[in-house]
Amino acid sequence: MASAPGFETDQGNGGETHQHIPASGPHDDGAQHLTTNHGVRISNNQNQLKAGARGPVLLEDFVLREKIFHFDHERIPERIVHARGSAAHGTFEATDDISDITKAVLFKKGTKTPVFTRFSTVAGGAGSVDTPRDVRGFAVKFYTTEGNWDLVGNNIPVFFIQDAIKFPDLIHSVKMEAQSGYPQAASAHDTFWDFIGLMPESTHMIMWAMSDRTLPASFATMEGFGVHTFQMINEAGEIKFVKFHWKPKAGLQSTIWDETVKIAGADPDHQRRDLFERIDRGDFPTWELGLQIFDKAFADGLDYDVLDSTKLIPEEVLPVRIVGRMVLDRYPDNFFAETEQVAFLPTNIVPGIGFSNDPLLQGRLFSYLDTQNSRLGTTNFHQIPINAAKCPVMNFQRDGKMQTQIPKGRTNYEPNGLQADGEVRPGDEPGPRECPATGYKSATAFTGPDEEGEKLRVRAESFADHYSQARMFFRSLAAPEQAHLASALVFELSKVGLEHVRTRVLSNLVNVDPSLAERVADGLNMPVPAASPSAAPVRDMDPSPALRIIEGPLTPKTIEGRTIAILIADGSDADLVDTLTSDIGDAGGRPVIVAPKIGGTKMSDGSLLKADFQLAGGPSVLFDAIAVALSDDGCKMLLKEGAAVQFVMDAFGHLKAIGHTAGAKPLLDKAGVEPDEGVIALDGKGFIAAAAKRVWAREPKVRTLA
Ligand code: HDE
Repeated sequence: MASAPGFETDQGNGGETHQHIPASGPHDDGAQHLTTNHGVRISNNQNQLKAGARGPVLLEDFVLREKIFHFDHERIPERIVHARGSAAHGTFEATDDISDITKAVLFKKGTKTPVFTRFSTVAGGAGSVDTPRDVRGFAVKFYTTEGNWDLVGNNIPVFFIQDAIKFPDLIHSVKMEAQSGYPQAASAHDTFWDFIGLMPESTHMIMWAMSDRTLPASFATMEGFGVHTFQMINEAGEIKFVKFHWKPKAGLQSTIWDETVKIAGADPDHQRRDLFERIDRGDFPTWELGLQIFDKAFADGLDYDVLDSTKLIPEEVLPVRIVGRMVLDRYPDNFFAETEQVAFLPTNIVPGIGFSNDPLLQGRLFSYLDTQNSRLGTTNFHQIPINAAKCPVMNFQRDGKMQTQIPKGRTNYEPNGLQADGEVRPGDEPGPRECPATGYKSATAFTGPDEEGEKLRVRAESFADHYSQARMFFRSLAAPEQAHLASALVFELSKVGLEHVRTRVLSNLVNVDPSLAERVADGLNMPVPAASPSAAPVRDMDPSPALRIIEGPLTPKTIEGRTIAILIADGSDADLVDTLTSDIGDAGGRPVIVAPKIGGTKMSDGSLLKADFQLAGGPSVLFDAIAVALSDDGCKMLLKEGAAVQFVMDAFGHLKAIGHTAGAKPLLDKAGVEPDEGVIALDGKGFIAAAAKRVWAREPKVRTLA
């Protein structure tokens, strides 16, 4: 079609003709018009501007140029660590009066503070899967009335290294190898274990990293920790020390390694999806915030240094006092604008909270500003809505790239006194002033021992014991957790090609616990070497049951928040499936229907039941327990279906409760299911109770563990 003079052709979308809208001029017709970034209405979003229908594209096509230019720059550098993450908004409420410890307003009982919380893996790139074996970041931005406070922690209470100067080495060693660019999001390779074997201070953290803690079932079922020792300061200026703990309401839950690997294939976005879906169905992820509070005398009485981030204070020695609750109830509107652009800074601190001299924390205080500048490209990253404080922000800082504010007047410095004649001319207002009474003051008293002294590049002697707490952690675990940890070490070290690297790690493990070293050596079929030299005597500390996932204080006892799949096929008993669905829902669980076809399954009463998952797209690794509710005929049909056999086989192998009808028996037999306390006929309420936990006693029957 010929275009009208002065207008581009309006032929788009398969030749459909659109109504002409002149490119300029006001048209208040109530419609939402597509515009360029500079507000000019776009008449055609389907075709470039060409000289003739088959001719060359014209350089003057500013609509095309702007659109492609913007697209070409859509990505910003991903985080060097913690690149893969997901986040949600929520509220923190102070539930206890701790004004004797801190003057921070956010901790005044009853105060509600908006938060934005981002969870992440550490080693993988932004496009990696959600479920590698990895530490999880747990970063909370509190938008308090006194400014933003960022508690940038992990799901593990200790760290790999004691001094910030080793961080680039640690991260280089764990990331994909420099030459080959693989493996992605995996610590099971030469360079990581080479570094670890040479860094005995990492041993305690390695115990955690190889435990089920790095296989969390979801973000909602992990603990969070501030890791470092922080200060709290009250109105009188008195200082206490604290360690921060987030305790999940949903309890601690982890997956089994084989299951984790399969989840990565079935749903690479498993944990971010879980976060969104929990919020969607009103099962809001919730944590209590707890503090371990202590003073200098307490710290002096410990056998380890509270400034050493490779150490924790067992809860049995110093209980955790619950002071607040965080509920995440709203997911971001836009992943990029919020989750990707959020910038956490350990230096974001509010009056009443302070830093300790932990050398790892001190390094972090220096580092994070730089990373935000390089990632977000400007010193004005604090103006991005997700980073902006929700209290007044006033100072004389000006300009910089992407300045979005338009400060008025001449007073961009302080002190200033342009209004000295008594008359304040517009634009000459004095602006904000410092406030000695309410402004942030660093505590002057003790933040750590030996604050004054010579300049030394040394590691404090009080940091020398690298094994006692690693031993304590290992010995605190339940037997299945110990077996998983030993097996994880066998798996990881089996991926290490260099024998001397494996031997070096084994000799460190001898210091942790000779029985652990033997189990791992046996799994590798290698001799147990002599213990590596230890800089300090290894002590036997009392075990801390609070560190367990299984049979610990945070082990869930009900199916609340757990997803239970009901496998059906044509002829499944409609009444049974109906009762099961409501029983699961009544007990706080989430029932989902899995069937060969998503659009509907013909039930025993002739009704059509729609499924939540098609069988091949809903493997049992995605669920916490399964009910196989098949009729004789339905079962016969599924016996020929590999996905159905695998569904049951994996549930059994992953120690899940399996409820079943009599008709489902042939499928269970084909999948190798043997009777035990978790294999239950679907004729009473027994299945719901069993679905609350895994059948740990089954594990030795289904796999060899180290
Ligand atoms: Fe981080 N860390 N880190 N880190 N970290 C970053 O900052 C760094 C450390 C943690 O969801 C980076 O914004 C140094 C310990 C979390 O956006 C970077 C050292 C702990 C997140 C950085 C540490 C953490 C980060 C990368 C050693 C647990 C993700 C992108 C001194 C207490 C925050 C960014 C989010 C992110 C540096 C050690 C937790 C490069 C130098 C210990 C949860 O600045």
